[in-house]
Amino acid sequence: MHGLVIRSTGNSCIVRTDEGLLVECFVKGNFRIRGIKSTNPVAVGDVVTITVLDGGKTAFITDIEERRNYIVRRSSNLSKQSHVLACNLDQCLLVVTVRHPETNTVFIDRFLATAQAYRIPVILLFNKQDLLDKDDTVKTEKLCSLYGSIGYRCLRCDSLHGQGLNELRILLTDKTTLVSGNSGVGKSTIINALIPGSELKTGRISDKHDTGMHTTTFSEMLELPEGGWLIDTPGVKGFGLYDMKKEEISHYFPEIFECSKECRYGDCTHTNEPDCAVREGVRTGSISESRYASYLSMMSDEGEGKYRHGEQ
Ligand SMILES: Nc1nc2c(ncn2[C@@H]2O[C@H](COP(=O)(O)OP(=O)(O)OP(=O)(O)O)[C@@H](O)[C@H]2O)c(=O)[nH]1
Ligand SMILES: [Mg+2]
Ligand SMILES: [Zn+2]
Repeated sequence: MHGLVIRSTGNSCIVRTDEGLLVECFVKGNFRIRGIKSTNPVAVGDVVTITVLDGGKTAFITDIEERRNYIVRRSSNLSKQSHVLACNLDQCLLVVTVRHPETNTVFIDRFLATAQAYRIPVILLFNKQDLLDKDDTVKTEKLCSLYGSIGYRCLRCDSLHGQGLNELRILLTDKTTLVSGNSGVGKSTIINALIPGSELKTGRISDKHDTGMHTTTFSEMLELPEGGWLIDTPGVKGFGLYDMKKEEISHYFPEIFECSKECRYGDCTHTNEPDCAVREGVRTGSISESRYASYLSMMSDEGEGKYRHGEQ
C-alpha cells in the first residue's frame, strides 16, 4: 500500500493510505535514507510504501519516495546529526509575535535564510495582534515593511479570536505548508482556527520567562477543509546551518546578495573589505541593520557555533 506520513512520534508513525485508512507503521531498524544523516529516517510529509503483516496487526514502512525537499534542524544531543522537521513542502508559514513572547529578528532571518537555501517560499504571519499597544503596532508595521520590501509576504492576525485569517486561508489552499516559529507564538491555535475540529493542544505562556511551554511535541499534518495540508511542529529556538557553506550565506539574504554585485571583490564577505557595497548599504540605510546583524551572526557561528548548543 501507498500513503502519506501524517504523524511521526519517534518509534512509529501514522500513515494515511491512498484509500484513506490510518495505519500505525514501524520503521525497520536499519532503514536509512541515502545521503541524509538524520535521527528520523521517516518524516511527516514522506510518501511511503507500507507492508502489512500478521493479518493487519503490524505494518512496516518498506520504501520512501525521493523527497522533493525537506527542512532540517540539528538534533540537540547528536550535534552531527539532523532532525528532518518535514518534507515535500510547498511553503512555510513562519509565525512571529512582537509580544508575549517576542520573536527576535535573528531567529526570523535564520529561518528565512534556511528556507531560502532549500528554495521553499515563506509567508510571515504576525500573530497576537489583539495584544499590541501603540509601540508594538509601530514595530509590527516596520517589520512588515522591511520583510515586504525584501519580497516576503507579511500578514497579521489574531488567531485566538479568529481575526484576519481570510487572506491566509486563500494562500494555504491546495498547498502543503509547514507552520513554524518559537514556542508559544500560536502555531497550534492558528491551525485550530483554520481547521475546525482539529483540537490541537495549546499551552500558556510562562509568566516568568515570557516564553511558550513547548506544548506541541511532535510534528503532525492536518488536512484543510478547502484542500491542502498544514503541518504543526514543535516550537524551535533556532536552526543550524545544515548544508550551508559560509560563502553561501549571503546568497540566502536576497537584498544582501543583490547589493553584493557592486562590491569591489567578487569573494567579499562584507565584513572588513574595502569598497564593500553591502556595508555602504547598511550605512546609507538601503540594507537594514538588523538583517546585516543576522548575517554576521550566521557568519560567526559556523562549526561549533552557539546555535548548535542553543537549539532544542
Ligand atoms: N491574545 C492572543 N493569544 C493567543 C493568540 N494566538 C495564540 N494565543 C495564545 O498563546 C498561547 C500559546 O499558543 P499555542 O497555540 O499553544 O502556541 P504554539 O506556537 O503552538 O506553541 P508550542 O506548541 O509550544 O510550540 C495560548 O495560550 C494561546 O491561547 C492570539 O492571536 N492572541
Ligand atoms: Mg503547538
Ligand atoms: Zn561586500
